[in-house]
Amino acid sequence: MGERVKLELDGEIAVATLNRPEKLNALDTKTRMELAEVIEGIEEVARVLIITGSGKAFAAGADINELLQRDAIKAFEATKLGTDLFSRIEELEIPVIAAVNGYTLGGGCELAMACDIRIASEKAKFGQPEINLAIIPGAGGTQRLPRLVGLGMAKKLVLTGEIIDAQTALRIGLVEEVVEHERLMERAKEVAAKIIEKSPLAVKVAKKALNASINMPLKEGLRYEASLFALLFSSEDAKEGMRAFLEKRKPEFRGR
Ligand code: CO8
Repeated sequence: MGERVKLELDGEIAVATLNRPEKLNALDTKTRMELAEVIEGIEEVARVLIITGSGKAFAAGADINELLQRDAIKAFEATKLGTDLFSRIEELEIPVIAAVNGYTLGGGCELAMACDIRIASEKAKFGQPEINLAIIPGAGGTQRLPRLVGLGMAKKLVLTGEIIDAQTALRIGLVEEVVEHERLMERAKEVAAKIIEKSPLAVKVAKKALNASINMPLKEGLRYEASLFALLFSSEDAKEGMRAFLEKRKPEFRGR
């Protein structure tokens, strides 16, 4: 079990908790390495991964003490590792839910944006404040943020470094839900449980098709969707889902 990232299993739901509360879960090298270890093989043991933070932050960004020590080459290497890690999270075959409990800034916001669904506590605060340090976001902030909230809003956030509250994040599309702080994990698990009821195969394929929408031109994306759609017709789960509907009973999915 890691020191900086705690992993717990609740049935088929894995919960990874960033655990460096005294530094607001700043994502130093050790934390990022432990997160990488957690992700390795998670698909074998869980159907949904929830990422959250301990204390008053989800993650307050990269560790500024480490950033200060870096020259351009080291900064490039480190940011590439961060970017690759977040891309691996985005590309995990199982859905990843960010249960955003507090400060979600810089690299922390970039981590949340690499997750599939963001559920925020009413206490959460979001921002890309790198500009205040005379740097820019380095692990997706200039790329995933405009895809989620639009280019104008992303420019406003990145250029001003403004910190926004959870309701504003909801309004602009940076998070999908805001819930009472005490209900955050319960709600994240409810959403996870809803996904777990479905066919694991269909969930995996739906995520792949949705991810393709941000990387492919529409025509190619539509063709990709059609291929994946057709592929599922060779699964037992699809037959079971349709039969169960017609027979007015609950389906029993087996993931094949
Ligand atoms: N790095 C290092 N230490 C931090 C960080 C951080 N990002 N954020 C907070 N801390 C530390 C503080 O230094 C303090 O430590 P100590 O108690 O030893 O003095 C402790 O955490 C508690 O923080 P505060 O006392 O500042 O708590 P407040 O409640 O007063 O303030 C804030 C909370 C507003 C969140 C404030 O801590 C803050 O502004 N933090 C920095 C936020 C920031 O600028 N983030 C962006 C960092 S740059 C970045 O993320 C670049 C991403 C590049 C790619 C990353 C790949 C993973």
